[in-house]
Parts: sequence; structure tokens; C-alpha cells
Amino acid sequence: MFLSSLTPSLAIFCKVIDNYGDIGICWRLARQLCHEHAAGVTLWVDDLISFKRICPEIDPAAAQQRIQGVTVRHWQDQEGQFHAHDIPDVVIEFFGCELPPDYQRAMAARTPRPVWLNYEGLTAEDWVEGCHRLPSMHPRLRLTKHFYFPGFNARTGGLLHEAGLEARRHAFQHEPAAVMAFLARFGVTAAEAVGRKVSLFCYPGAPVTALFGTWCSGATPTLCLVPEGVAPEQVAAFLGAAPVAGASATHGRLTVRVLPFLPQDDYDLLLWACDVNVVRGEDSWVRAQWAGRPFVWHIYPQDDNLHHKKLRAFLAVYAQQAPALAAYMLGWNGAQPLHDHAAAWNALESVLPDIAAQADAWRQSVLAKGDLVTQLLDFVRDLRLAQENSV
Ligand code: TRH
Repeated sequence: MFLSSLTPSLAIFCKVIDNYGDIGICWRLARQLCHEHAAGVTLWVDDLISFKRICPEIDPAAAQQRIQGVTVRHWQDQEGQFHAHDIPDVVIEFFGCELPPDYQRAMAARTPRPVWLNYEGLTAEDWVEGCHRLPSMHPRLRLTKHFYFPGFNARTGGLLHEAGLEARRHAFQHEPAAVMAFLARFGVTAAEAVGRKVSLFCYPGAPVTALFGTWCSGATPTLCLVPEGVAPEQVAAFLGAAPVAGASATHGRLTVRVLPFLPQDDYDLLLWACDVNVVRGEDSWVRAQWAGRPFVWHIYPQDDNLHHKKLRAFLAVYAQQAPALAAYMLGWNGAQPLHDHAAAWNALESVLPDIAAQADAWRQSVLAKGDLVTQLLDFVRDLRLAQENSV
């Protein structure tokens, strides 16, 4: 039996730099590997408190726990003694987080040595196509790490998309009673649910007050659902009260409701239940692409406005046929002035049905070569095969 034909065991290392996106992505990756490929997965996470916000089953005090089939280990520091037999077939570090030195030594001592991947951040920029799957030799140990870049085309590593997701989304969106039952959990009334529903998840600095003003005086009744902690100052100003879960207020044609921060699977339902989603970072951005509804993306801000380059690269592949969407997203991210917020929103609003109609074609084109986990396991198989042939 060749190793390359067996489902590998894996370890994923995640350092939560800021917010939830990093653990959000690693948690999806771990669950999909475990549930769809029967892989033994250990997820090492440094920040269990952030993890608990998206996965309430997590016990932040536990050094090791098993959640939904995945072994979760608290990655407390760079110390610790490891042995070759502690190392699985594949080690994935998320976003170049540095593995404990003794863990690396144990990786080099293992026979055969593990496949080592650096799972990188998502961008539509061209340069990733030249870097996806590139090897990098360890400066001292007999180890090679390979870069794995998620992406939107066949020259990159794909996007996370679990089996059955599309069927679940379709069933939910075609069952008005299920949508209403979900929204009612947060106090949404049937009358509120008839109008346009928008979810709002953004970084500080987004022109939320101007958007609220546009919706207040717009023609369409709008219900904006905001998870607790998002745009707290602007939401508090609108409510005239603390922006805590359960709070709501209506001014003009806009109702704003604060939701609790949702478990990750419920957040998908929120995206599916809304007509438009404002999302941010990486993971909610990808999930909005699978929701089949138009979205506005707030990209994670970087020094020297590097993020504007990334935003433009995405808009060039995603919004070529929708200039009003591109213009609104550039304005929302401060990449170009949004002099007249209402005019920019109204222009976008008039093409929302066309944008929604493109969602299926976009999903199919991104998934043409398969989902990320399938492609990642193919790459692992290739590397293990090459290793076997070189022995
Ligand atoms: O948390 P983020 O701002 O994450 C970002 C990005 O990952 C970015 O690449 C990284 O560099 C930066 O952090 C430091 O946004 P993101 O990626 O959308 O992740 C949010 C996660 O939280 C996602 O998994 C969805 C989840 N979520 C919930 O589970 N419940 C909620 O109510 C909300 C609003 C989000």
C-alpha cells in the first residue's frame, strides 16, 4: 500500500492575529477535511476565546478537546517537546505562523517527513498564480515547505466550499417559513421581513452613517441586521441606545436591529436570509459569494493602502459587468471619493437583480476545478507520490 493513496492525518496551526477570520477559515478547513475525507485532524489554536465566539462548543480552558470530530489543542507558546511520532502526515501553517522550533525538529526527524504547507491569504492579484505550490527549503533542517494559495481561477488553489452547501442554501432560500423562523429568533417581525433585508459586517471607518441616512430617506423599507460589536458608534447613534443584542430602532424607512454575534453556521443562514450582505475580511467575503445574493466587501485595511490594490484586482475579475457595484465598493473602502452616497447607492440598487443573476455563474466558474480541500488533497497526494518515488 502506498502512502500517497491513503487519507492523510493532518495538523493545522492557527494564530488568531486579529478578529475571527483566521480561525474561521481554519475551522472550516479542519471540519471539511474531517467530515468529507475522514481525515484525522488536529487544530492548534492560540486564542480559544475568539474561537468560542464563532463556535460556542469550545471550552476556552481546555488544553485539548474534541469538537465535531476535530481535535482542538490550545497552542499556548513556542515551547514544548515533540517527537517524530507526534507528527501527522501533513502539517499546515496558516498565514506563515511560525511553528514551535521543537515541532519543526520533530518534523525533520519523522520518516517519511510530513508534507508541510503554508496556507496563504486570499487575493485575486496575478502574482499568486506564480507562487501557488512553490517550494521553500528550510534554512537548516531537511524540510521543504510549499505555498498554498486559495484563489479564483484554475492557476490557484480554489476556495473552501463544503459538499452539500449549495443544496442546503437552495432549500433554505426557497422555504420562506424557514427564513422567517430564523429571523424571528432575533425579534424580526413579519412586517419588517417583507422589505429589503441587509446584513452588516464591516471594519471601523466604513461610511455606515451615510448609508443609514440613504436608507432612512430611500423608497424601499430596509431592515439592517447588525451582529453585536459591528460599527458600534454608528449603530448606537442610530438607536440612541447601547448597541446590544436585541436593541432596535426605526427612523424613516430604515429599521436597524442588533443581533447576537452568531455561531459560524448561523452566520451562513443570515447571509442566505438577506437580500444584500455587507461583509469583510476573507471568510465572510467568501461565504457571501456562496450566498447567491449581492454583496459589498469591506477589505481588511493594510499599510500604504495595499488593500486598495487587492480590492481593484478582485473588482477586475468580479465586477467588470457591474460598474455601479465597483464604484460603490471603491467608495465604501475609501479607494475613491463617495461624494454623493445616496446617488452611488441608488445606482447600485438599480442593478442588484442583475448582480444576483450572475451569482450562479460566478460560483460555477470558481469551482470549475473543484473546491479547495479537494485540490489541496490532490496536491498532498502529488507531493507524497514524488517523495515515494525519490526513495
Ligand atoms: O474577522 P475578520 O475581520 O477576519 C480578518 C480576515 O480573515 C483577514 O484576512 C485577516 O487578515 C484579518 O482578519 C486579521 O473577517 P472574516 O474573515 O470575514 O471572518 C469573520 C468570521 O466570523 C467568519 O468565519 C464568519 C464569522 N462570523 C460569525 O461566525 N458570526 C457572526 O455573527 C459574524 C458577523 C461573523
